[in-house]
Amino acid sequence: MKYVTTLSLIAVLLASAAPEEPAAPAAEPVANSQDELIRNAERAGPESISADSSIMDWELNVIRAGTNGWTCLPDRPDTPGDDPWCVNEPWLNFLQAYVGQTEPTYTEIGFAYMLMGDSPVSNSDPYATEATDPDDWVTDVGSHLMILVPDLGMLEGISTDHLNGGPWVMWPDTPYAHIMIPVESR
Ligand SMILES: [Cu+2]
Repeated sequence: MKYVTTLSLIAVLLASAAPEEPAAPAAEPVANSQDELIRNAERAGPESISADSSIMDWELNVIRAGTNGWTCLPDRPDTPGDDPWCVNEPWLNFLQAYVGQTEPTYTEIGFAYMLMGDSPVSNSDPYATEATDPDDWVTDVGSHLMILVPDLGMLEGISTDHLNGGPWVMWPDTPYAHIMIPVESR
């Protein structure tokens, strides 16, 4: 009986110790443990790719070594919404350059999956953090693929209008130009 009493005493203590906080506002997806980061990152791409991919955090530390040349990264903690990525090597080169604000040096076609969608972003300024006008501010992207070409001249003639209903060039005339391919209609 003593054991039961001790347990219930602990339960009472725990309950009274719990701070009474007002209901939290709708929480951002929080990926805190290593396993959660991995599960979150894997959702960016098709399982056939993400199951064997490397997993990196946004400090670009390898959390899990992969075997297929792909890398998946979890939701970016500093952006709204859930925006994990799966990228092949040219795209990883791009992301390293983007995060470090240097010029990417990839030389082959890059593919990236963002099947969970993306955070709102300026179509012209790679580092904008405040909403721009609706012609420029890209919201509700939904599932999409992204393609890099080594010769940015190849992008000339492709629409830069994110509202055209199909693929478009994001960040044209910058070293970070790439083709956005919506998978869902928008
Ligand atoms: Cu994207």
